[in-house]
Amino acid sequence: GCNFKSCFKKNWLLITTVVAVILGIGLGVLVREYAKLSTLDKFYFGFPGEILMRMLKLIILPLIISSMITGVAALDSSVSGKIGLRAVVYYFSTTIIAVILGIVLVMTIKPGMSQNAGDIDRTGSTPEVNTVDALLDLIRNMFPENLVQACFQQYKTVREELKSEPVVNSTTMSPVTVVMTTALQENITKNYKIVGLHSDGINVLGLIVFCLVFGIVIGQMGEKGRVLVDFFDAINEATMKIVQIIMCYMPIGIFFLIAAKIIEVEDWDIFRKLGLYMVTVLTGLAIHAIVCLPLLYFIIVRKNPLTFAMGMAQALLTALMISSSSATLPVTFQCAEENNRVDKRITRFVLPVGATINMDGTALYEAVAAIFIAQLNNYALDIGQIVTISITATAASIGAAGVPQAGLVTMVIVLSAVGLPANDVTLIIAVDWLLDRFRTMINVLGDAYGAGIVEKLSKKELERMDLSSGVDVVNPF
Ligand code: DAS
Repeated sequence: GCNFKSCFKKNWLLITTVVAVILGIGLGVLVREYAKLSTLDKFYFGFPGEILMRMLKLIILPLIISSMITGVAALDSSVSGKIGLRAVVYYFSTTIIAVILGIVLVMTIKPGMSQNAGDIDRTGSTPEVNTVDALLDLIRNMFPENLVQACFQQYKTVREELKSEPVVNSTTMSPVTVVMTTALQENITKNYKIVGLHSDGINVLGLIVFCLVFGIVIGQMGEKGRVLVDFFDAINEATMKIVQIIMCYMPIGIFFLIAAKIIEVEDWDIFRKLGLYMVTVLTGLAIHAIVCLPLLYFIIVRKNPLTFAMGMAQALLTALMISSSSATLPVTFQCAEENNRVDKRITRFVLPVGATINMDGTALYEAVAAIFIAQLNNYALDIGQIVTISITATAASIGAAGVPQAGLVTMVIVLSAVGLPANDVTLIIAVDWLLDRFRTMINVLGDAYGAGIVEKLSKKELERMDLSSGVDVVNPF
């Protein structure tokens, strides 16, 4: 225990952020009830929150590139191979556990049986999505054609029929709509051509693959590669200092972000209609966060999982507020390295990859949502389809980028895999903004526990490297 002064000094950011969330919700409710703001006023109200999101997104690029390259280069290739394998095995096992947990819950609670789809409005009608091609997109995205373009273009390509005019206008639609439209649009016809990429984020997966290979290569170039490793190491250090500056602004940004969201939501009645569905998702996420992950952490690391989770509190709160694993990454790094003292050679390598492909919350959510939609349509799923949902929900969560509502978009893959109308995503879109926050928080928690677990499993290699580098007199000071 520490006295109040030192406690506040140590946790001032977390305390002020929590206060900012509470005050922000209060202000949001007050403004919503008493001040009838015009649309423009609502937009300006959210402006400080938008600035926070933009700052965090801005820093993603230098952070991921520098941390991945230096993280991998710091490990010799045999070690990085082992650590990478441990990380991937952890990602898959926790994601599969999350999917199974979600399926057990949604088949037990049966939220879709208590009502039918009739009383929830559907908008528009869209054709099916070709699962195979959408899944192939996951692999396509790992190899961006143009590295610079990957830095500002998202992973879905806009493809239009050769004849028709492009129906997707990414300048006006929100990124989610654009990705959803293209996800549905692109696999309708076989004779499509690439008419361009829409930008709603960074193709992180593509960048990571490149940085992984580049880091391994320069790590093996000895002295010649040294200058590059030092260069990216310096970038990483500078970037983390910028992150600390951004985090000072965080309480203000989050205050306006949450207040503006409360003001913006129109239809609260939908929460009653989809109440049981939300309870199913949130229960699954809670069990995964309070039982599955901590148990795995305790069994392997033999330390108190609650202490570790408390050390990640700022990152979890950030994820809850901004619904983006990638944009939370700077804070995840800060918490894992500063509070939980996880070895930088592990975090730099494991966290960016985890933030992109390890999404336990999303996988659980997509399995629950898909089966919920089947129940709404009185569509009986056989065991084969349940297994298909488990596999495609896992793949879709890997393919989902760490941007807001990515899990909603890749869910069209799961729905089309079992013959459900992809359009039925619109049945749950109204509450997705809230569930997205919670599943993003679980995604980040899973990544953090992953760093702690992989570090423990790699203790021997890290100690051997410390020993060898310890006696190394190349750089005596
Ligand atoms: N918001 C995504 C993330 O950042 C998760 C999702 O949409 O499912 O992790």
